[in-house]
Amino acid sequence: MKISLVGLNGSGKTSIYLTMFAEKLPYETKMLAPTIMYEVRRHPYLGVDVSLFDFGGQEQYREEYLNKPQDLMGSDVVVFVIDLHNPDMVENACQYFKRILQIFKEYGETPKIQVFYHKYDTEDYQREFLDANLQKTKEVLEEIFEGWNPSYQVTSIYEQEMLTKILRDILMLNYPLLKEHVENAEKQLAEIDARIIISDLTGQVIVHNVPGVSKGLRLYGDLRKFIASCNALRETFFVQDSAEFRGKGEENEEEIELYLFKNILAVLLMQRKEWTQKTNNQIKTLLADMRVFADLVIEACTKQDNAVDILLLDSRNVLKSKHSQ
Ligand SMILES: Nc1nc2c(ncn2[C@@H]2O[C@H](COP(=O)(O)OP(=O)(O)O)[C@@H](O)[C@H]2O)c(=O)[nH]1
Ligand SMILES: [Mg+2]
Repeated sequence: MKISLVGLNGSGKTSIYLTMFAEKLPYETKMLAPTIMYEVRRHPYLGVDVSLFDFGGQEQYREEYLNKPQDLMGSDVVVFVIDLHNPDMVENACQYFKRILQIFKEYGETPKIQVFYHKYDTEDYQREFLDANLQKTKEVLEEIFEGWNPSYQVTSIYEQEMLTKILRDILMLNYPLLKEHVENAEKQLAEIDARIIISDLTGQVIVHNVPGVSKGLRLYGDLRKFIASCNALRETFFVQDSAEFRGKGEENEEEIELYLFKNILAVLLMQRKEWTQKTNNQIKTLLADMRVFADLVIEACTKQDNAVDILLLDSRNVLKSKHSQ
């Protein structure tokens, strides 16, 4: 799956990437250097190889890849990022976005379009201008994206939880059926009286109800390591696709259960006291659902295999052309 981030210099693309996928905190992005040309990062998510293309927004690089559009081609999703703190640049951004859409049109490609009205926050900005900027920007942009069936989001790296959900949904755009299951799990987690984290085996969060256990989509390192260690045991010791692990403190009632499903999904349950019958039942249902979910993921990945292969070839070509400059 190829996701391309485009937007003018300083609109926040690299910050979105770093806080969502690379464990950076929002304020750590304040001193970022501009992205040169573009950067490609690879991340597995739920068994799918995701390539994120962060296209540098400085004018000289923009011209370069606009004149050599094969780098943009093959995008499953294009995220257009527009800076709400910089209303003077909206017109410029519009020209740029129009050219990008034009190129996709010329090549007959119809990627899924996401528009981020970004920096909707008062970090280094005055509240009083924010909503006016949003309103004005919306009016201009909605005209540009007419006919592309875009999805609009109001985003900020200082709203990490919301941004994480938006990014997770984008990563699942190719699998509408999975999205339904995730939304269902989200509802279940809101109702169950237990702390639960559902992630893939590389520690990318899918859904959880425990505040502060992830930075963006990345689970904290110790939880990631725990899942990875159990997964290694599952593979080499149990030699099974699925396995369960349980832990308990000797003197307190804290309990941890980890379920690994089909070599793809991890469900971590944490609880301080005995579960009630109701909670027990809810957990049983959740675990049964997650087992089905893991099957669906495998199915979706297998179906996509061919597509993914072509995509990899494609991005290798892109890398080559990048290096040969
Ligand atoms: N207030 C605020 N600042 C942001 C946000 N996202 C990025 N920034 C800041 O915008 C500046 C440029 O970000 P950067 O990611 O380098 O932009 P890029 O050129 O599009 O990659 C940095 O100082 C970031 O800290 C946001 O959501 N809110
Ligand atoms: Mg950048």
